[in-house]
Amino acid sequence: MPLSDTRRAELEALCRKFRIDVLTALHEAQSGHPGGSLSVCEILTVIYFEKARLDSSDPGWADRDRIVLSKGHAAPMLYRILAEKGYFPLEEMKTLRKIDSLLQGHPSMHTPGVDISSGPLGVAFGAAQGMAIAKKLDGSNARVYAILGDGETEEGAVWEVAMSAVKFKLDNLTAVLDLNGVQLDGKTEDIMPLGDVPAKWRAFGWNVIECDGHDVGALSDAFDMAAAHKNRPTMIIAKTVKGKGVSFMEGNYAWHGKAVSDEDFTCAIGELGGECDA
Ligand SMILES: Cc1ncc(C[n+]2csc(CCOP(=O)(O)OP(=O)(O)O)c2C)c(N)n1
Repeated sequence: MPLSDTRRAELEALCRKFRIDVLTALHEAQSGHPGGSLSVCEILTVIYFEKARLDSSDPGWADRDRIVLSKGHAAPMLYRILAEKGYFPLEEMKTLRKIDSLLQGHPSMHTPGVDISSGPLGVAFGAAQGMAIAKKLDGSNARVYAILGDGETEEGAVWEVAMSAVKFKLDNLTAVLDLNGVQLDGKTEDIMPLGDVPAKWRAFGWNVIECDGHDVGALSDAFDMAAAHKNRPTMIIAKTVKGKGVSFMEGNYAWHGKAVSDEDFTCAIGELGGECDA
């Protein structure tokens, strides 16, 4: 069902808050990945607050949906969302990337709400496929969501899943490609051109849906279409902007992984409409 205007506004307000809080945590940590975290904000927000069947009071509930952040470096956005869902106190965000923190630089299964550790690109997508196969074998109707970066799809392991998820008819697997055109130190087009991305996934046999990855309504519709599609896995190709929401970070690979200075933090928070005392 399409999102109501009220619900859309609620999700957009959450995203504004999450962007501010993630940059605050990254500023505090003085390391981490702003660009990819801001890029994936709406995608994760719609999955966690609109689609996924979860119970934060019982993170190990066997029949829960599984969410795999395969582009693990965007962990700060995942953590902020998990805190909002109640998996751990928001205060934990202050410990991001510190030794012995619950919130390491990349997702770890030690963190409540994290279904699989990730960080080495391409690997967790295979784990998501395994989860989807297991759910089928169990006769469960739980779904598996996997979120990949476009740079990540330069990894060969991604294309093994592209082939085998079709063979296993994994219609319980919804993957999302956070297509922002930028990776670690340049544009994907310059480093390893991806060509016609939708055509590639279609050629492998996937149900492909294209949408604006910052439009919560379009994302919500795309997830519904994916869930309704039978016999094939779905790849939602979500067009995004790396660093979305902060003008000097948008589309700029320099902000892939970089400490946020006091000055940049003040500017960024100002643009996002928040307050800071840096
Ligand atoms: C196997 C592997 N190789 C290299 C890296 C280093 N690395 C971390 S993020 C990144 C770029 C990722 O780009 P993309 O998937 O497009 O993510 P986004 O732009 O959404 O942040 C690279 C090369 C890694 N984490 N894993």
